Amino acid sequence: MSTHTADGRRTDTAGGGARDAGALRRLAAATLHANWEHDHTVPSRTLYPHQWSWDSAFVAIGWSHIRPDRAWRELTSLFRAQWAAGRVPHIVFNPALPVGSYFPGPEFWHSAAAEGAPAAATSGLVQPPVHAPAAWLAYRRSPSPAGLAALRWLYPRLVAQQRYLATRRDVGGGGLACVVHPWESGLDNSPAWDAPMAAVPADAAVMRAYRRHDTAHADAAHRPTDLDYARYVALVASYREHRYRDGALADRHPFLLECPLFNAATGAAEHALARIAPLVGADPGPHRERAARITEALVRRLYDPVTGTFHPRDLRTDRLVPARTVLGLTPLVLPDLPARQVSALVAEASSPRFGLAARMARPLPSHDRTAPDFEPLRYWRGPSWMNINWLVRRGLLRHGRPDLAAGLRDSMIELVARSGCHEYFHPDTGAGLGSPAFSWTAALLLDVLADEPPGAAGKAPGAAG
Ligand code: 2M8
Repeated sequence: MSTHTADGRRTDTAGGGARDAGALRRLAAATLHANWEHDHTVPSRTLYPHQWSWDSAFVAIGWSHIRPDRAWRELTSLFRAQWAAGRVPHIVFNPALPVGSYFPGPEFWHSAAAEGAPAAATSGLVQPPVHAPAAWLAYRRSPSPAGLAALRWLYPRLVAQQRYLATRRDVGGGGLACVVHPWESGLDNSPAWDAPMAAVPADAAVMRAYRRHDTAHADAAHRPTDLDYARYVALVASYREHRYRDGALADRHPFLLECPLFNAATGAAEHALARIAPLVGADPGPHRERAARITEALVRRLYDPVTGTFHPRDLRTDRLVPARTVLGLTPLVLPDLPARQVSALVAEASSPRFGLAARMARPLPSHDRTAPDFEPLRYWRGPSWMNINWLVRRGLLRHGRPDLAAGLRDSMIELVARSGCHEYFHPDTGAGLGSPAFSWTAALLLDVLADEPPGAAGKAPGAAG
């Protein structure tokens, strides 16, 4: 909950105590500074010590509030590792770290053997393309000649990223990109992937040959199982065997899913590129056209009028995955989402499944609370995450629901005030879970703190762009 002191300062109260916004800003800034590593920010010093793609985008938004130069370094270091055909790898490995700092490490991915791979060792997968909106937000937050120069450098690379997804990953032929691994969705362990993953042949015993790094740093009961990891490894091995080429994926790859979040991010990226284009002397028109086509395809292929939400489409069965996860709410970020789907998503988010309200105790969980497979402690199967709540909040602002966006904002601030900058949070108690000192939690906290609702301290920048 938030109130104002007699001198107009904003105070955020939490867990019966009160921490003013200044103390929260200092906590968030200290977390980002501690995770800064020469040209990028690690998501977590312990669990994720390299550079992750969509983490860098969220983190750049945070840096734009306190060190805009680092926002640009973050994005440029990631795009320096872009592959020739436009693929932005989901991990860029830090060569200074010892072997075994993360599993699967560079020796497992073996990117050097693939055509068009950069000099740096990277993974061969991608993550949701949230980078163009991040670059646009960072620039709008802190415009400068250096920022403009960075946008000029980034623009053709962001366009190439979109082109890669639109051409090489439209395996279904319907105008959407597919993910070839749950790691590409960013919501790795979501129940949305259970049925398609069950069809991927694997044996948990193969994990005896490897040492998992995550369970040494996080509670194994909160992480994916060994069988899940055996399937993750089998999918990478299948893609790697073909040197990460995307031709003929439909004939040989066992996991091909059109994800609502991934494609909503792709559409939002075209909208952001349409804003960036005039600044760098490019034509915004084609971006607007592509954005409209993606929104149309998303509604046509992934919206279910019976459930009133979006679902991933499994290209192996050509069916929608029935699970109602938070992935389904994320097309709200699209400014041109038709009113019918907007109201359906607001109804879904406000239902007991997710609990969105103008006054709410906790942010949205990552999965339907009423589902039998809802797990409040296990990663992406119930806990609340800042990045997903941040995306949904932006969507609510875009679609004229500042009341609900304010409820979400207060609950997000309260969560971090109560438990610190954890990776994710218990959806009922708000207890911090996963890695402490997690970068995107800190970065997005800085952003929501700065983005005060109308009436609190003027305009809400999030509503405008
Ligand atoms: C998690 O994913 C990595 C694999 O990429 C892992 O579990 O080891 C996810 O939460 C993903 O969304 C995130 O980008 C990454 C780093 O924070 O961690």
